[in-house]
Amino acid sequence: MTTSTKKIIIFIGPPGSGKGTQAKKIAEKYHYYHLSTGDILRNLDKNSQSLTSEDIKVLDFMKKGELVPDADIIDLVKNAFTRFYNNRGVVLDGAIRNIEQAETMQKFFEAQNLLKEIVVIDIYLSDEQALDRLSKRQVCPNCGYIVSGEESKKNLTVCPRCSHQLKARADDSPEIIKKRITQQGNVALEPIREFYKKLGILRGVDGNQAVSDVARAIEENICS
Ligand code: B4P
Repeated sequence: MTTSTKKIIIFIGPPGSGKGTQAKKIAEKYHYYHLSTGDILRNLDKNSQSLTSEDIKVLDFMKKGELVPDADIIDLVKNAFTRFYNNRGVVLDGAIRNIEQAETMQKFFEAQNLLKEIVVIDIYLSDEQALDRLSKRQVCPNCGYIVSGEESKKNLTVCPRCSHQLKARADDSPEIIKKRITQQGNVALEPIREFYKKLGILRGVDGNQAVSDVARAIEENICS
């Protein structure tokens, strides 16, 4: 890590572009906190006995492939950020999915005098490629491991990390994938890209290359 490595790395990109795959790598390498809104929601779902009626309503949006309401997501992101940033660095993975979320979080960072720390990494992938990847995605429900494109050719059935049975994610059924790509794909991303482009903090990376090449391209873009 150099002194100019940004401390707030925001990943945007269509569902399946590899935000989670790459955010985990960066967080591990730089010892940053990995703030994945998708993972936080899925973990909440695992503790089904202690769910409030409000939690159940929120999770229902995710299960249907819809965006969770902004107020809930923004609270969740601000709380996790405040808890874990602490001069350590945070990777925001999927935390920004519409213009309202982008604007609100930008004001939040501004109020904390952190604007200079932000870089936004846009992982490009066509909606067609995203559809193909999500239809094949396998994850470990125990440790959250995402089977890579290369590993998926080996037809793994258990997690290479913890040996738990691998599964497709509950929101990776064909019908829900299509809905997510319509609502969160490249058309929906355009206003967010425009917003960050105008601020001069958007960096694009081609997501249609090997995981290690995408990672290398990201690293070239997280230093000022
Ligand atoms: P997420 O969990 O964030 O998932 P995602 O966008 O579908 O996938 P991601 O881009 O992380 O792709 P991955 O690395 O897995 O969101 C789930 C849901 O939570 C949302 O639909 C929504 O309901 C809710 N939610 C979350 N945040 C929200 C917000 N801010 N506002 C409102 N609602 C919100 O990679 C995909 C696949 O591709 C994997 O199989 C992987 O192995 C493979 N892959 C990755 N990189 C590859 C490469 N370079 N080559 C080949 N394959 C690759």
